[in-house]
Amino acid sequence: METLELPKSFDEFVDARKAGFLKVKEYVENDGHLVGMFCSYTPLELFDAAGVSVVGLCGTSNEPIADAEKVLPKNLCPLIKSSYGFAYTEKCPYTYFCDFIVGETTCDGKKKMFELLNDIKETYVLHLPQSQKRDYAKEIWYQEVKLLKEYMEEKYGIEITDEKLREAAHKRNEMRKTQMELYALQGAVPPAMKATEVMSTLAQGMFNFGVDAQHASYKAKLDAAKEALANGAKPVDENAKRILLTGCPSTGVIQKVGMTIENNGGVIVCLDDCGGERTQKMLVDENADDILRAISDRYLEIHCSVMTTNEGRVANTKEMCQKYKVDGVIEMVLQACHTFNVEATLMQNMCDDEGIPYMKLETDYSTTDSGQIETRLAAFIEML
Ligand code: BJ8
Repeated sequence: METLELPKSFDEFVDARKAGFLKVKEYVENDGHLVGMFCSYTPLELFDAAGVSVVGLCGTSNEPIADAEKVLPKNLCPLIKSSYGFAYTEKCPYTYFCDFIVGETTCDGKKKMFELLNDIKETYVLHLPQSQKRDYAKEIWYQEVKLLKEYMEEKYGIEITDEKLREAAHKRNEMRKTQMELYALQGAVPPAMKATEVMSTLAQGMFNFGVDAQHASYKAKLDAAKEALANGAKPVDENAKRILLTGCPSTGVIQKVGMTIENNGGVIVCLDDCGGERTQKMLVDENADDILRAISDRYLEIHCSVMTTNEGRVANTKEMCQKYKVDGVIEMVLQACHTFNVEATLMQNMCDDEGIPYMKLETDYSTTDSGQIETRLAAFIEML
């Protein structure tokens, strides 16, 4: 068993992070392998089939941003700065102990950050096409997914067989179905769970090693919620206004935006970011003859504002508004995220056409605008 070094500043860390470091260290010392990733386009089944755990490294905290700004420009998305900052300051156990990181060519800021990140930790970048529309897009993406598979086979000295990929696709599909059941709880009137609770469960689940452990954590939450319901629990006020939260990934603003909505007379019934229902309802065709192609095809279908054009996202949101009987749409745009910010006009147009009240919030991970955000959210919810 190899003994691994902890970061130099380990003793300064708060207890929860210290525990995290020790847990990952033990996992890696016992021959566990860990890969970090940043995006919904990352084909997770490849890692499962390779027997490697994969964790999301998207920075969701303001803490390392000041340090990140020593290297990166200030006027950059907080998700990018936070992600880089955690690697730069060696403050994230998962980044510190992962074998390598998988990035992707999505937005300009992330794609260029990965070049710098590679100096701290090996970063393999998947080249994502800019559009799903061209006839050759699927082929480009298939070749990219295949290259990643070959890269891992060489790195770990293994063969990632079709059989293992098929098994991985099946397990991921089953987990996605459990996630869909969790989302369905939000469809009830009133919702059977606060969305901030669903969000935290899903975010925390990501930090389990392996898909089985992750799936088990979601199932436990689902079973507990169902049992509470059967026992008459009503966690959400029946008069709460039903909100669809769309825009950039929202884990980093769960408190500032998510909890503020739910503490001011609203309840998020549909979390419409790329980690939510619109992505999780896409399953891999487990029975396809070419399983690797079925995996790559599934991921390329994901709707994100980095694609041009991206009508699928707005069309899906319109469907979700009906399905979840929403009273209002709130779009959260992270500072300097140009793709979601520009696309917000299309989202607003759709809401206007449908007669659904819409509000856009631009924010970052700091607390400096918390008061202003609360005032705006409370006024919007009041008006619904
Ligand atoms: S599939 S949403 S995880 S790219 S980092 S684009 S917020 S400026 S995260 Fe994303 Fe994949 Fe799309 Fe989802 Fe904007 Fe920030 Fe870029 Fe961002």
